[in-house]
Amino acid sequence: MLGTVTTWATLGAIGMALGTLPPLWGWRTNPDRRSHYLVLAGVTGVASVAYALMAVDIGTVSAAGRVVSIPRYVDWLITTPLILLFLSMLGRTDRGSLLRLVVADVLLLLLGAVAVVIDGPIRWVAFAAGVLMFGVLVYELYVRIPRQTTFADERARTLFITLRNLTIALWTLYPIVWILAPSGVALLTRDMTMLVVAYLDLISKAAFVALAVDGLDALGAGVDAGTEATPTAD
Ligand code: RET
Repeated sequence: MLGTVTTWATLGAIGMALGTLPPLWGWRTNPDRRSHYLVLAGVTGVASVAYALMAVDIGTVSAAGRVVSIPRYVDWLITTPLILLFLSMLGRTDRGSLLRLVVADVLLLLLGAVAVVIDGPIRWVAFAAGVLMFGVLVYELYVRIPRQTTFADERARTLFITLRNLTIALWTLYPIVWILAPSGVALLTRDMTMLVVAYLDLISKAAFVALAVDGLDALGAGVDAGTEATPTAD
């Protein structure tokens, strides 16, 4: 039926599968950056499987009168660290920084999932703790990494900043949707929530991956053409 969870999940699965083609192509054609492309293919590839499961309604559990989708949270637990790994590969950060990012990310997702299924005011405490973890993640991406990193060249810096800004802007919308959805004050129905989250997921994954593949191509060209000086326009 049109306009249901199933429709949006099916469209999500197709969109994510299509979004996996550019990094797979890059993986075949650009052997120098295989690990970068593999990480990107993982982001949309895993999501397409999760959406396919949601389309056939596998893995939904009800608790405290609310529905939580296990494939969704498992997808987020795998793919958001991959997005952060890619950003930290671009920024050539140290292990400590990657660890802080991934720990904050995993904690905020777990806190969000727990807050869906528990009852009473304590769920808002769990949600607030998730938002706090998100603050740690944003601080790392926005303040610490740019301060510590020396980028290979101007193109790498621009690519990092573009993808980081896209990530922070889109990820900020998730807790807002969480509040509006049945998990929070229930202004949105379950169908509407699936539509909105599928859109958000597609932009924060497929668009992220497409921009990243495009940027990696340009970085590759820069390396092949030698180290030409790119003017910095700060
Ligand atoms: C929750 C609720 C608890 C507080 C916060 C949240 C943020 C979730 C985010 C999810 C990002 C998902 C992405 C998926 C891509 O497909 C768990 C909603 C802060 C940031 C990018």
